[in-house]
Amino acid sequence: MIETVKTAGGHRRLRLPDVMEFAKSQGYKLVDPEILGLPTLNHKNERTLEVAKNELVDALVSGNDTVSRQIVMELVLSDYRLCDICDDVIADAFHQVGDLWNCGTVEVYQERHACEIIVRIMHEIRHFYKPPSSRSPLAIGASPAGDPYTLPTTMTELILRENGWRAMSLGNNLPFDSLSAAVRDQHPQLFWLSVSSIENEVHFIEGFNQFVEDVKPIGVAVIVGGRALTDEIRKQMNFTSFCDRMRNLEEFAQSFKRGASPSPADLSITDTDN
Ligand code: B12
Repeated sequence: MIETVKTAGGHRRLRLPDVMEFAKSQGYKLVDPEILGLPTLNHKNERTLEVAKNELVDALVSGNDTVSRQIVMELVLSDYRLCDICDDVIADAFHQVGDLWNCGTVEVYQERHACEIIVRIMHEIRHFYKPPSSRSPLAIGASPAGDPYTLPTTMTELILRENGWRAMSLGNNLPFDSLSAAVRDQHPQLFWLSVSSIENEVHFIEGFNQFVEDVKPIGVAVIVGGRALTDEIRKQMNFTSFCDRMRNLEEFAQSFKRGASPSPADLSITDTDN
C-alpha cells in the first residue's frame, strides 16, 4: 500500500513523502514521528492556529529554531491545511514580529534570524510531498527588482507544489527582463509575481506590463499577490489573476491537480479581477 524504492544494495526503502501521503490519505496519525526524522509531537497540547501563532512569535523572537520547527511541524502533521498554516500562523506571526520591530521591542537581527528559521522549515516541509512528475503543470515565479522579501515567493512555491504543480521560485529581487527570459526558456503554464515592496511605482507598472506583453505569445497565465499591490496599483496592471492570501492560491491550484492543463480562462478564483 506504500510505494517503495529499491536501494543499490537491493533493500526496499519507504520514502518520507510516500509514508506521509499514506498516513494522511488513510487518516492515520503519526505516533513516533521522530523515527522519520520529524520532531516529537506534544499530543496533549493540540494547538489552535491562534495559540500556535503566538507561540511561534515567541520562538522566532528568541531565535529558537527547535521550538519553531516543532510548532510548525505539529500543525502540518495534524489536520490543518497548509495554506491556513501559512496565512494564519507563519504570515501572521511575521506581521506581529514586524510590529514588535516597529515599536523597538525586537532588533533587526532577531527579525532576520526569524526569516532564516522559517525558510529552512519551509524547505523541509517541501520534502513531505511527492516530487511532481514531469507531466505536472509547470509554474515559476519570483519577486521583482527592488523587492528583498523572500518568504512570500518561497511560500507560493510550497503551496503550488503541495497541490501537484512543478513549482519553482526563482528568488527575489529579479528584473523583468530576466523574468521574461525565464518564461521564454521554461514555457510555464503559470507565472507568479509576489510584490511586497515597490521602489518606483511608475517604473514597476511599466516594467510589469511590458513583461506581460513579452510573454503573451507563450500563453502563460500571470498571477500576482503581495502587500505592496494596492487597489490603485492593481488597476494599472495587466495580470490574469490576483490572490491576496495562500488560501486563494490553493483554491486555484486545486482545480488543476493531477497534471490537468490550465488555461487562463479558468483562473477565476480572484478576490479582485481587473
Ligand atoms: C522580514 C521583514 C523584512 C526583511 C525581509 C528579509 C527576507 N529575507 O525576506 C527585510 C530586512 C528585507 C526588511 C526590510 C525593510 N522593512 Co520589512 N518587514 C519584514 C516583516 C517583519 C516580515 C515580512 C514577511 O516576510 N512576511 C511574511 C509574508 C509571508 O507575509 P505577507 O508578505 O503578508 O504575504 C502574505 C500575502 O501578502 C500573500 N502573498 C504575498 N505574496 C504573494 C504572492 C502570490 C502569488 C500570492 C498568491 C499571495 C501572496 O500571501 C502571504 C501569506 O498570507 C514585515 C512585517 C509584515 N507585516 O509583513 C516587515 C515590514 C513589511 N517591513 C517594514 C519596513 C519599514 C522595512 C524597511 C523600510 C526597514 C528599513 N528601515 O530598512 C525595509 C524596506 C525594504 C524594502 N526595500 O522594501 C514595514 C513596512 C511598513 C509599510 N507601511 O510599508 C513592515 C510592515 C514592518 C512594520 N510593521 O513596520 N523587512
